[in-house]
Amino acid sequence: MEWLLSMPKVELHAHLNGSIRDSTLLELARLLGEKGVIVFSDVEHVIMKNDRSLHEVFKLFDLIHILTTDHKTVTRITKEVVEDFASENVVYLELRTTPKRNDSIGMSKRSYMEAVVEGLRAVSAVDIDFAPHNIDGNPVNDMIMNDICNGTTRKKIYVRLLLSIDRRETTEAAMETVKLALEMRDFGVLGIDLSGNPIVGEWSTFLPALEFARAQGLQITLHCGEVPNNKEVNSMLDFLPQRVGHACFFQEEEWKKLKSSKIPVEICLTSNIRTNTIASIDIHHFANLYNANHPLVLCTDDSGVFSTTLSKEYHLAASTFGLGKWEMFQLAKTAVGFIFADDGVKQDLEGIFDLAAKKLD
Ligand code: 6MZ
Repeated sequence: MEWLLSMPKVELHAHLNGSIRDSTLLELARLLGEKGVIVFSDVEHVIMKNDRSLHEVFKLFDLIHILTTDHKTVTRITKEVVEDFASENVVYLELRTTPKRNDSIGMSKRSYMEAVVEGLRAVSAVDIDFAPHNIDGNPVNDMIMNDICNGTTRKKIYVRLLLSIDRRETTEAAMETVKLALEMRDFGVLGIDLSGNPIVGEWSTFLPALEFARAQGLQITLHCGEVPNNKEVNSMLDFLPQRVGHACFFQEEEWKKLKSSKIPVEICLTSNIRTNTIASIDIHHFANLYNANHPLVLCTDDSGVFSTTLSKEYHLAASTFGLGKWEMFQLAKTAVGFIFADDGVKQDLEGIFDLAAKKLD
């Protein structure tokens, strides 16, 4: 476990509100309990519960959103989530979140995202590069140069953002999110994710917004096949997104399509087992894809909700499928090829992995 922790890692499928520390959620629940907004004792066991069905997970998200959705808290959780990933040597994080509108507290999708960016700015425990250029137009890398000049070496993390469309949303709401993503490109927004309760909503509702996003040069990742839905999985694969998440309920024909298209898969082992979308870890499709040399990346999905970390996901894969240090290192390194950030970031990350390779043994 120690070497998996110290190994550089790339996280490409992490939902902001699913990655919150339990201690923070409990603190927020206690505060809202004191204000009489919720009954703390009712929600405490819901937060601490470990085994949840997929249905229960989405009920928990509704609760989490009650606890977190004000600007100050969004800023706080963003800062904490980034620092938590960096603390276990995640060197590149693509963090996704659903921009939320809440008229009663004066929150628009844009002000929600500004609070997220504020959280990135507030990161202090590690060095962060979250945008191609900082607001003054100077490369953020200056910050790292300063550190080198000062003789200090601190952990550094690249963070980029994906805006999620929730499957509960209308075409117009999805379009609003895509337009916001375009406006926020200078703040490190690289693409769009389609997520939310997989039994809700229709692919045709989101397609116009996703097609618009693609035409404008945004990159796209889709939650695909998290529940059985043959027709949707086929339509999603025909759309040729840059990546897909989960890929649990695929049939013969869809595996063929996926493999021939070489679309990288974001694999979330613990999430799939906890929500019972895969019956047991030894039959997880990771093995099949890995053996077929199909592009894949291990991810946490919701490290808070599923009490996991990226190191734990690597450990689970290594111990279940009998993979050694070198194989796990290669797995982490190949993920650099599937990031949505530009070639400059890719080169920096490759340099980090090359350095780490020398220390491997
Ligand atoms: C589908 C998921 C998910 O966006 O509020 N989300 N969507 N499948 C999953 N597998 C378990 N886990 C999380 O983060 C929480 C939101 O991410 C999506 C859901 O829409 C959830 O409400 P944000 O930061």
